[in-house]
Amino acid sequence: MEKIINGFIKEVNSRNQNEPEFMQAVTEVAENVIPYIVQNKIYYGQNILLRMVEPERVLSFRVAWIDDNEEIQVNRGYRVEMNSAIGPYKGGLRFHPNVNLSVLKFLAFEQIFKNSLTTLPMGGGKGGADFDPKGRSDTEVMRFCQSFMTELFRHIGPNRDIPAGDIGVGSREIGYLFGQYKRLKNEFTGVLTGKGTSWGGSLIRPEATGYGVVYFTEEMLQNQGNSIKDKKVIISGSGNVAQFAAEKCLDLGAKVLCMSDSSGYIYEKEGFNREKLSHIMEIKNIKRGRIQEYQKKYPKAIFKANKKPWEIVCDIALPCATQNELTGNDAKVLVKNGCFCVGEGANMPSTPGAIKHFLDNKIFFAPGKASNAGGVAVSGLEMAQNSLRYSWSRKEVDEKLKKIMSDIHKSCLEFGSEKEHVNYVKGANIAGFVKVAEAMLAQGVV
Ligand code: NDP
Ligand code: 2IT
Repeated sequence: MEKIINGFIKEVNSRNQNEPEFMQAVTEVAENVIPYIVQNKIYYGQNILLRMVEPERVLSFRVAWIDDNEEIQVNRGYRVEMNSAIGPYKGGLRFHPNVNLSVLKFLAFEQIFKNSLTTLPMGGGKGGADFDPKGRSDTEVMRFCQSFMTELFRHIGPNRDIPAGDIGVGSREIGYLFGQYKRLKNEFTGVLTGKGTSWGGSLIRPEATGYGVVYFTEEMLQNQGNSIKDKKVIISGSGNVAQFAAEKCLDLGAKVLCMSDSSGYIYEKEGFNREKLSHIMEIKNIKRGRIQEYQKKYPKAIFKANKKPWEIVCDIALPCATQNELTGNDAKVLVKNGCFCVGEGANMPSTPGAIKHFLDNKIFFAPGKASNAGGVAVSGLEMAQNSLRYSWSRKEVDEKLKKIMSDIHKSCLEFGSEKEHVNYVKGANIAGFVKVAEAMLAQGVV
């Protein structure tokens, strides 16, 4: 078996050199899925995984725009349309200086499995640009978004490819992108998700990823007769996913000790209350500031510059910032300090070494493609509401989100249950694979 897996990885690597993040995501899936393919004759010999790792289409384009000093700036925009076997391409847009093809291919590849797990009809895609919104004025961001969409609009559509937000792309950017799409096409359609509620957005979409992570974490704990109530939780990041993960932790009676950004972390010994969390939201969403500013209002909080939160003693860790932010060494520190549960809010935040350490130590470990699927799931619900020209209440969407997270948990149990433990990584990879593979088999060699 090892020989087959290594042969496969070698072949994929030869075609995708210098794409470490993409190879990392592919390797993990191959290790879980190839043994399953070998055992299941209908998939064997069809080269399905080899077809899945090859994007259906990769778009790369120039984004030229003029900054506030009237200087011409040039960025590179992308859309990776990875797989459309079970629905139109669906996945977010990321604006961050470290965006490159490897990062977007890993994200688009993971999105195939995540979207399949939601049970909704969505294929996998991802896009973005190496544009850094930090320190840019609203009008600069608007001009950038307009230039980006002036190329992207010809490749997307409500039945073809439906982008959404991700790092650096929130409601402000979705608004500017949507405005430009509508202007160019002269059509008001559900071509993007994460829209404002007055123009086609779904209630609960802003909250969905963070809430979903906590719903999934609670499912894992309840499966063991435990719960998140009264547990000490540490969260990395302080963006969209982190904020609403923190909010749901407070709703369920957990203690959130920490939040962070790329400049360091804030530690609240007694935990954040709602007022303190809304101050974080104000700093990050309205002032677009740095997390250290929190100390001005709450001087008793500890700020550690350039540190990651994994050194704080906790029961549960929710990495909600970015890829590879939690290494093997961090995992060792967490486990040594008594952390017994990890729910990934970000995409691929744990390195392979960290995941191995968690699995070896029987930590309840939820991989992002299962635990952060609530965001894209509610995007799928937004698409359904747009098609119906109708909107569901907060309660209705939240109930659907909870049910989807619970169903994803069940799928992970179905394919990931081992003797005395659940391997959620294996469960998510195989469960996500099956539906897409079946559709690909039915649709022939295309
Ligand atoms: P935001 O842009 O709202 O927030 C990102 C947060 O992560 C910020 O606190 C940011 O800090 C921090 N961060 C980003 N890059 C780095 C880095 N290189 N090193 C350290 N910290 C970093 O993004 P989201 O909350 O939307 O996304 C967070 C994660 O969740 C990503 O992995 C994303 O792919 C994933 N995700 C998002 C979904 C969504 O619906 N938005 C759905 C599913 C997954 P700073 O401000 O200093 O940059
Ligand atoms: O990684 C993700 O799932 C997202 N950024 C959300 C994608 C979406 O289409 O809502």
